[in-house]
Amino acid sequence: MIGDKKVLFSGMQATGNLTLGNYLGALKNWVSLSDEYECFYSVVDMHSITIRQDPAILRKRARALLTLYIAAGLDPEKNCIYYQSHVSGHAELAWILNCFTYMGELNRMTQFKDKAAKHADNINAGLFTYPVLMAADILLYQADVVPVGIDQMQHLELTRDLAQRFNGIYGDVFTIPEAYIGKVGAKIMSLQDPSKKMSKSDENPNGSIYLMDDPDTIRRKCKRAVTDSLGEFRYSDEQPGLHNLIDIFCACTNRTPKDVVSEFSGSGYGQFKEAVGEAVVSVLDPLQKRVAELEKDKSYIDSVIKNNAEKANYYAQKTLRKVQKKVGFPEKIR
Ligand code: ATP
Ligand code: LTN
Repeated sequence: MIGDKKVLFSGMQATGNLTLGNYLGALKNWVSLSDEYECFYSVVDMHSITIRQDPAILRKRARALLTLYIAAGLDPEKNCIYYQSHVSGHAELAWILNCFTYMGELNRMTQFKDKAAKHADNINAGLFTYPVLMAADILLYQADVVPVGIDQMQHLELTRDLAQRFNGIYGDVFTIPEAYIGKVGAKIMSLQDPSKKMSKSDENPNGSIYLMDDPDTIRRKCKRAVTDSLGEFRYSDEQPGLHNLIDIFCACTNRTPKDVVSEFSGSGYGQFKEAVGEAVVSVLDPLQKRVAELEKDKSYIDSVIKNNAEKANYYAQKTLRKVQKKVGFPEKIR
């Protein structure tokens, strides 16, 4: 707890161009939760280097992501929006937690297996211990709630196991976090292959709508989305392409699948795809305009970066000092 509020932590990597899946599955939920909790939203740049990055591009994307958090509606006066690499406590706690994590636990992580297969020439130790750094992110702020997409559940389970293990040995040190999975938009699938999630690292750009796509591109991608030949307007697992488009439409317009099915039953897929395109444009267009505005105000963004790193550091140090003492590190002489 901070004051009378529960703590929320989440983060996103600044690798690749963010997709509609990232927005609907993550960012949009963050905004809706930001009044209720004391929130920490990090640009997790330390996680990004588990895959080789061009330094100039990473720096640029990290700033763009931080700006996007604000543009999406997270008020940086109320929410702590900061770069992970500006708070050394993440790395320090990750090291300690590494010593409480079993190889077998990390070997089971499906994201590691996927990423190792994708980057077979660079299966580094950081990629392997990535979930431990993620656990450190969360536990450092004593987070109660962690909004993530379903794909991150396994990492969150590990975080809970580590916290429980540590508490079991040393007493109540860490808050045990709960996942928060949003109801709509939890898993947006690729427009070209609805069996795969929409992902920023997808090689086929037509499968993903990028947050910075212009309106015509968005409309075109929606129009070309893969559906089926059944020709019936239903919300069913047997029609994964249509199911996904309905999910996107609902998430963008705050409607329920039931309402949408009754409105569009009788319409052709083509007509619905157009409506989906318009709904996505109406969400992304204002977002893009706010990003452009904010980007002009360099000193404002700089002040957010500085002030929020200080705030994050304050809370991080509190937990870190407690943990260091528990494991037996000698006290610093001040
Ligand atoms: P990559 O392709 O590089 O693995 P990604 O697009 O899967 O990236 P992440 O950086 O892993 O994105 O995820 C950031 C956040 O967005 C996470 O909370 C994740 O659960 C959520 N997210 C990512 N893709 C989707 C999706 N298709 N639908 C819903 N949520 C998603
Ligand atoms: N692994 C996450 C990003 C991430 C995160 C976190 C999410 C890093 N640290 C802590 C929630 C809490 C991802 O790739 N989506």
